[in-house]
Amino acid sequence: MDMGVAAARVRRAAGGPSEAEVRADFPILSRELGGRPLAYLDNAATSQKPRQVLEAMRRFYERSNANVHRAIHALGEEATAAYEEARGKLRRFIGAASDGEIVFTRGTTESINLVASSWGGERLGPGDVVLLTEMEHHSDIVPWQLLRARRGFRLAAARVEDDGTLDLDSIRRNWDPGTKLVAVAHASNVLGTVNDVKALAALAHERGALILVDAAQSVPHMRIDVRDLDCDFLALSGHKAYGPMGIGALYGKEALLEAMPPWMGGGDMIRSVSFEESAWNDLPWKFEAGTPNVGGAVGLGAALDYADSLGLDWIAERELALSAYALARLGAMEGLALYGTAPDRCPVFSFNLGAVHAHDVAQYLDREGIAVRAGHHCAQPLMRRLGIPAAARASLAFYNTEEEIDRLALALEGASRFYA
Ligand code: 7TS
Repeated sequence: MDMGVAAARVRRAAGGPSEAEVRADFPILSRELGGRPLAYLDNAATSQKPRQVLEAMRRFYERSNANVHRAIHALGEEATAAYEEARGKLRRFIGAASDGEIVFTRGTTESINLVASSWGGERLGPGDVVLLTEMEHHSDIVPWQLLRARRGFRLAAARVEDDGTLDLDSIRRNWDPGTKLVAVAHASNVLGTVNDVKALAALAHERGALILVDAAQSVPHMRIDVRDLDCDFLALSGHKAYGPMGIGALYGKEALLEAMPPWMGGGDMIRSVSFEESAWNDLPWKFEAGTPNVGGAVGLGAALDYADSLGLDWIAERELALSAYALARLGAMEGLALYGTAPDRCPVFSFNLGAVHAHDVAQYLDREGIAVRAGHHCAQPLMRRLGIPAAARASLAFYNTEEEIDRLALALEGASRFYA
C-alpha cells in the first residue's frame, strides 16, 4: 500500500459510532450473494434503509394506518399527525421557514415536473430561457422539453469544464437576458461535482431569474440550508437519503408557491368544489392531490432522524475519508479513466476500464458481490460532453468500508486481466 493510501486510512471519527455499529443498523448489508458478502456501491441510485426507518413504517401500518386530513376518528388523527410531523422534520432538516413550503411528492422527478407544470406553465413563453447545465440528470431536462413544446421558450445548457466543474464567470459572461430560471443539480450523479448553488442563486437573483436546485444527490451527504443557499425551489428524493422509495419533496419559497396554480386536481387540494368553480386549499396541500404516501413520509421522517442522530458533520467526515481512500486506490490503477476531479465532490466515482464496456465491468463486479451501476446514468448529454457512451459508477455512503473499496479495486484488476 502506498503512502497516499495509508494516509487516507479511514479513522473512526471521535465520538461517532463504530463501523460495525453503523452497519448493524442496515440489515441488507449483511447479505451474501453467491457466497460473497454484498458490497453495495450503488448508493447514488438508491441508498439502503436502516432498521429505524423500516420499524417506523411498520409501526405506522400496524398501529396508525388511516387516511389523512379527513377522518374524525382516532386513527385518522394519528395518521394525520404522523404525516404532518414528518413534514415538520423535513422543514427543520433543510432549514425552510414554514411547513407550507414543504410539498410532499414522489421524489425529485415529480418535484421538478411540478415546478415546470405549475410555475413554468404560467410564466414561460417565447423569448424566455431556462438555463440548465450539461451535467443535468434527465429529470431536470425532459420536463422542460415537454413544457417547451407547449410554451415555446428556449433551453440553454451551461458548459461543464474538463474537470467536471461549472465556470461561474463563463455563465455570467454568456448570460441571456431572457433567462427566467436556472435549474441545476446541487451535486452531479456522474461526476460527483458539488456545484456552488449559493453563488449561482446570487447570480440568478441579480439578473432577475429564479433558481431551482436538484438536491437528489446532495441531501444524503451534506447539511442543506435552503435559506442560506437562497434557492427558490429545491427538489429531493427520500430513497437516496436512507428513506423509502416513493416519497420526496419540493421546497419552494412561500410567496412563489402561493402565487402558483395547482398542478394536479383531486381530493385534499381543494377548499370547496362545485361544478361551476373550485377554490384551492392552503399551502402545502394545494399541491398534494389525492391520498399521499403517509407511510413513506413517516419513513422519511425516521430517516432524517437517523441522519441527525449520526450527525451530518460525522456523515460528511466519514464519507470524505472513504472518498480519499477510494481516490487513492482507483487513481493508482493503470488504464482506469476517472471522470470528474472537482475539488468539492460527493462520494461518486464514474470510470471506464480501458476499452472494456462499462456493462461488462459491472457484470464482472456483480459476480464478486459488488454492486455498481453502469450505463449513461440518465445523463446522456453529459456522456456526449465527455465523449463516452457509458461509464461504470461506484457511489459510496457512510456505511461503506475500506475493505469494500479494496475488494472493488482488486476485482477491477481482475476484470482488467479477464478482458485483456
Ligand atoms: N436528479 C439527480 C441528480 C439524480 O441523480 C436523480 C436520480 C434524479 C434527479 C431523479 O431522482 P428520482 O428519485 O426522482 O428518480 N439518479 C439516479 C442515478 O444516478 N442512478 O439511479 C437514479
